[in-house]
Formats: sequence, C-alpha cells, structure tokens
Amino acid sequence: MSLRKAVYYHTTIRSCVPLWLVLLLAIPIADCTHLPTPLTDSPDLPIPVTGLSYGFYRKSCPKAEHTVKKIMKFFLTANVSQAAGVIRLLFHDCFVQGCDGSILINDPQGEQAGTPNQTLRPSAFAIIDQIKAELESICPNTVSCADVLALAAREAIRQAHGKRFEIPTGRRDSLNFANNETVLKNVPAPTFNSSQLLSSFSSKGLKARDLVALSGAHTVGLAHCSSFSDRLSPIDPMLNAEFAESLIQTCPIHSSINVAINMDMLTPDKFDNKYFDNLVNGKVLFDSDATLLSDSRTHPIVEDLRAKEHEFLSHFAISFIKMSMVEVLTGSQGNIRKVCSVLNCNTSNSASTTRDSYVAADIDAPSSYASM
Ligand code: HEM
Ligand SMILES: *[C@@H]1O[C@H](CO)[C@@H](O)[C@H](O)[C@H]1NC(C)=O
Ligand SMILES: *[C@@H]1O[C@H](CO)[C@@H](O)[C@H](O)[C@H]1NC(C)=O
Ligand SMILES: *[C@@H]1O[C@H](CO)[C@@H](O)[C@H](O)[C@H]1NC(C)=O
Ligand SMILES: *[C@@H]1O[C@H](CO)[C@@H](O)[C@H](O)[C@H]1NC(C)=O
Ligand SMILES: CC(=O)N[C@H]1CO[C@H](CO)[C@@H](O)[C@@H]1O
Repeated sequence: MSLRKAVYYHTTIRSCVPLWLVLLLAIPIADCTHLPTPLTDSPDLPIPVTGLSYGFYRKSCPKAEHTVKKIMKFFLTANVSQAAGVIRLLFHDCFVQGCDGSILINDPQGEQAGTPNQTLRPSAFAIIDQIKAELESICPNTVSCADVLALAAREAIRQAHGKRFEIPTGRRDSLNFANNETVLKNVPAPTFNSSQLLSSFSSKGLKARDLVALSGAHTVGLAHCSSFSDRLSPIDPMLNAEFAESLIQTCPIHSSINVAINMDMLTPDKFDNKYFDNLVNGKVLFDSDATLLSDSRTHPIVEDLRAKEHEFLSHFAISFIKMSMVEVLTGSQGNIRKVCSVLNCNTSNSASTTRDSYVAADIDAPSSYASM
C-alpha cells in the first residue's frame, strides 16, 4: 500500500520536481497511512500480536471505542468505584484460557464458579453486558466481547485518573469456557509467594516488571476479609503493626464477618502509584503484594515505580497491553458473541440467563445514552 503510493507520487510528479524532493515528500506521506490514529503519547507501546491492531474497528465500527468510553463514563460518573471491578475482570479473563471473553459467560459450570471468581463484582459483568448491547444495536455481530472487556478496562483506568493509552483490538470470543479447576490453576492466589507469582506470570509471557506494574492495580478497589485473614493470626510481621490492628478490628478473627475494605486507604478510587507507598509501609493486604518487597528480583522495580508516578503509569500501560494480548483468538478463530453472558448456540434461551436482575439490583441502567 505505502509502496504503491510512493510509486504513484514518483511517477506523477517527477516531470516537474527533482527526485530527491519527491522521495522526501512521498515517503513520510506514504508511511502516515500505516500509523494508527489517534496516536498515543507513549513512544514504545507493545507491538500487537498477529491478528490484533490498534484501531481494528476504525472501518467496521467507527464508533466502537467511543461507545465504550461513553457508557463507562456514564457508570463511573455515578460511582468511580465501579472501575476496579471491570479492571479485575480483564485480569481474570486473560489468565484463564486467554483474553477471550470467556469469564463473561454466565453458566453454573463456567469460569465464574471458580473460587477466585467468587469475589468478582456482579455489577462489572452487568456493565459489560450493557456496553455490548449498545454496540450490537449500532454494529451487529462486529465487536467481540473480549474487546469490549479490554476496552472497558482501559477506559476504567483512564477515568479513575490513570493514564490515557491505546490498546490493540481484534480479539475474538471463545466458543466455550474453562471449568473451575482450570480457573484455580491459572489465577494466582493472594497467598502466593514471589516465586509462585513470577512463575504464574511467566507462564503468560509476562516478566517481573509486568508483575510489579500490574500489581499496582491494587491502588483501586476492594478486598474482602477472607482474602487476607491468613495474615492476621498470627500477625504477619510484614504488616505494619497499627495497620494490622485496624484490620483485626474490621475483620475479627474467628468470625464470619467478611466485609470488603479499600485496598488503598490513601486514595481508594484513584489510579495512582500510592500502592507502592503502601507496600513499602507494610500497608498492603495480600501476601502476594507484600512478597514483592522482599524478593531481590522485584524489590528494585517496586522502588523504581514508587519513586516516579509517571514511570508507574507508563509501565502499567505497557504491561496492561501485554496482558490484554495473552493467548488471544484472532482472525477466523472463535466467534463474535451476540450476548456476552451467553454462548451464541444458547442465545435462544438467553432471556433466562441475562443479568437483568443484577442490573436492577446493582446499578442504575439508563434506557438511552443519547445525551452523552
Ligand atoms: C499478582 C497476582 C494477583 C493476585 C494474587 C490478586 C488477588 C486479588 C484479590 C484476592 C483481590 C480481592 C478480592 C476480594 O477479596 O474481593 C483482588 C482485587 C483486585 N485486583 Fe488483584 N490480584 C493480582 C493481580 C491483579 C492484576 C494483574 C490486576 C489488574 C491489572 C488486578 C486488579 C485487581 C482489582 C482492580 C481489584 C479490586 C476489585 C474490586 O474492587 O472489585 N489484580 N486481587
Ligand atoms: C460506590 O460503590 C461502593 C462499592 O461499590 C460503595 O461502597 C459506595 O458507597 C458507593 N458510593 C456512592 C457515592 O454511591
Ligand atoms: C447452554 O444451553 C445448555 C442446554 O440448554 C445448558 O445446559 C447450558 O448450561 C447453557 N450454557 C450457557 C453458557 O448458557
Ligand atoms: C468444580 O465444579 C464441580 C462441578 O460443578 C464441583 O463438583 C467441584 O467441587 C468444583 N471444584 C472446585 C475446586 O471448586
Ligand atoms: C514459595 O512457595 C512454594 C510452594 O509452597 C515453595 O515450594 C517455595 O519454597 C516458596 N518460595 C519461597 C522463596 O518462599
Ligand atoms: C459459584 C459462585 O459463587 N459463582 C459466582 C461467581 O461470580 C458471579 C459473579 O459475581 C456470581 O454470580 C456467581 O454466583
């Protein structure tokens, strides 16, 4: 394409201008046709894996990304705390049989039944279903659920005052979902030590830097007592003593109280690098957080990302993009699901399986987004 354009410029203009000028003009112009627009402000974004590209829907559904943004804005303006639920969904989708939207399928045998998923937010699933429904009305059978989730998570970060960055699209949806044991095997537990975390991430093609940067997502959102109560009796020496005391107040030992608390007490809804301050101060909730400080493979990265917020935000963006490309389906693999929570082969009985009840209970769904 660029070559043909260069030749075109060359043959039509050469009669009146020197060749060197033609080349000087033609090459940059031709190259421009290859650049993804709009551009990101980060110079070294990961190269998309085969089948994905920046702006994949630019022709087939030009409003796709804007629609995701608009609907996320609607929900996060109502309560920015919803951002965290969506961001975590992408992590769980990508770590179990790849970023294929399979986490979204609402089936008693599906990925949602796996133990780690039991604390995923119903409202996050409902938000994704809403976005998809709107996209089906403007571009039927075009935008995959896997992309809707990845784009929604990207928007969640941006709207929680994180960084603005582009992500590649073109993912396809899975034809099936993993069972609960596969989920358990693939989603790292909050009790993991650094070696276990590094090996879990490495099995997804992610390095120590990705592990540390992505763990920084624990700068937003909630955790239930059950996710960290192992550190309260006996009290984990990695915990700040005062902090441990306050956790015991909130989550009495040997009680069934399982409330959720903010993971980042300093700025709970802001996507900043305060997580790393908390980490150094013994005020993070999981073993999997604390362990990043005591391992020489991760400690220097923690200090680096703690010292410079812009460094954290750009490394997070890079690692997020890498994570969002783990084992994706592309091209003619998989399909484009019509309803994210239901396999296409089951859409005829979808009425009984959609999450209308979640929507009604958890979030205020608009009947139209026209005013945004
Ligand atoms: C490194 C391994 C990781 C472990 C062991 C882990 C574990 C957990 C656990 C146990 C919770 C709390 C669930 C609850 O009690 O309600 C949680 C919450 C969360 N995690 Fe992670 N996580 C990890 C990595 C990630 C990554 C890579 C991301 C995204 C980039 C992420 C994003 C989140 C978010 C946003 C929440 C809050 C969810 C909400 O408020 O609903 N985590 N994580
Ligand atoms: C936002 O949601 C969180 C939990 O998801 C809740 O604790 C908080 O009260 C909500 N805030 C508002 C303003 O509704
Ligand atoms: C699909 O339909 C079959 C048969 O009705 C049902 O057993 C299964 O749970 C459904 N799965 C999904 C994901 O809806
Ligand atoms: C997985 O699901 C099956 C069937 O639903 C259930 O019998 C089994 O106990 C579950 N296993 C785990 C580890 O949750
Ligand atoms: C991490 O946990 C694994 C599994 O329990 C264990 O074999 C290993 O020795 C632990 N590594 C460190 C550094 O504690
Ligand atoms: C078995 C189980 O508890 N599954 C849950 C997984 O997560 C979804 C969404 O939060 C719940 O609706 C399921 O009940």
